[in-house]
Amino acid sequence: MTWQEGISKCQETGGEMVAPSSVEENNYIFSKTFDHNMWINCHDLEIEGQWDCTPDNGGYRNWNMYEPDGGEREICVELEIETGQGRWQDNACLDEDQVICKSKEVLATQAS
Ligand SMILES: [Ca+2]
Ligand SMILES: [Ca+2]
Repeated sequence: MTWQEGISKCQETGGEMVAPSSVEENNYIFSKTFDHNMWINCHDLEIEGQWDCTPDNGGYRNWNMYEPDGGEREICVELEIETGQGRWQDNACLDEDQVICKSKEVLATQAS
């Protein structure tokens, strides 16, 4: 599904698309990928080159070599599963990728 479809799908199920905040979390998400790259909840929609992640992931970034490279054509962020081995790249938001959602209960537990 597209990045926006992923956002909506996670909300429909009472969760939220994830933005990894540590190498451990990034590796966990990468372990859930199969044939496709995995969208994460980061984008540079408002200001080109300024990446916003939701929920705020403390500035954690895990870019693959030569990424991000998409300028204004690529706004959404995904885990790349082949050359990147879970490192990030920017890509066109209409690409068809996998999505992983985090449940609200988990978020509440972490916040307390
Ligand atoms: Ca961009
Ligand atoms: Ca890119």
